[in-house]
Amino acid sequence: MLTDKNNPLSLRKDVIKSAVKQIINADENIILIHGGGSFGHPLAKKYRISKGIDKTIPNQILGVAETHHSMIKFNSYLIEQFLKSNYPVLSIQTSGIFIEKSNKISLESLDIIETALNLNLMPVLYGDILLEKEGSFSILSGDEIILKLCENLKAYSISKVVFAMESDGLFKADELGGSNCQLLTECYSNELDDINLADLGQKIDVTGGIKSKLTHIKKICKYKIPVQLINGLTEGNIYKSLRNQKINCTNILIND
Ligand code: IP8
Repeated sequence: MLTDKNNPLSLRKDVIKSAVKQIINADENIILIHGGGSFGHPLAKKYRISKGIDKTIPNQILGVAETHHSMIKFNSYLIEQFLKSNYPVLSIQTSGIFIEKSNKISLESLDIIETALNLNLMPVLYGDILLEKEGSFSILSGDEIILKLCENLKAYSISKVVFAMESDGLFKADELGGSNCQLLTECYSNELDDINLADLGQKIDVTGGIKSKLTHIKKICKYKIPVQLINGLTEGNIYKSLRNQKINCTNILIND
């Protein structure tokens, strides 16, 4: 949403400016996580980083370094936009606090995030490379980061997780097989599996697109945290979502 995924290294500066302004105006306690967009995905795809170490891929290790550095550039641009407005944000290097060991992703340093939150220094994390202790690597998506934070930040009683995307939310497939998909405005998390959702197609996404997002959403809901999927390109939606105002979107509710 903040970049044009089809066009490597392209920032949507107006979208970023608006998103930053809305987050600042909403003035809520939040953790901001952004994905790889056109800075992470094309490089991760080129070097097949999500598949792990493969000595047949030329310069793959250099590709890991390049992918991470590209994410730093994207992240720095965002951070600068907040600082220009004198809003205190702290970029937290995702690949510096997460590691994979024996097929399990672990968050090694929750203290940093908690301390930043306590100081009202908004933590900003991002999709990044993920090192594996056994001598490999993969990609850690923003969705996985959110899930891990929900799992670990229980003391903070997270009130909701918001996914800002390029569509109004999830769409139900047209039952007649046509193209008239209807926005799913509300649904309980345990009903998600029974709904025939429309596949609206994906741009390149090395971390699995909407299917993987749904898997993560269901896991987030298991922690009794509601999820909202909103169109981040619709002016005012981010602000309204953060202030719990009504918008046209998908709300995933929690069963008691
Ligand atoms: O866009 C992927 O994060 P996502 C990060 O949240 C990279 O899936 C480096 C491709």
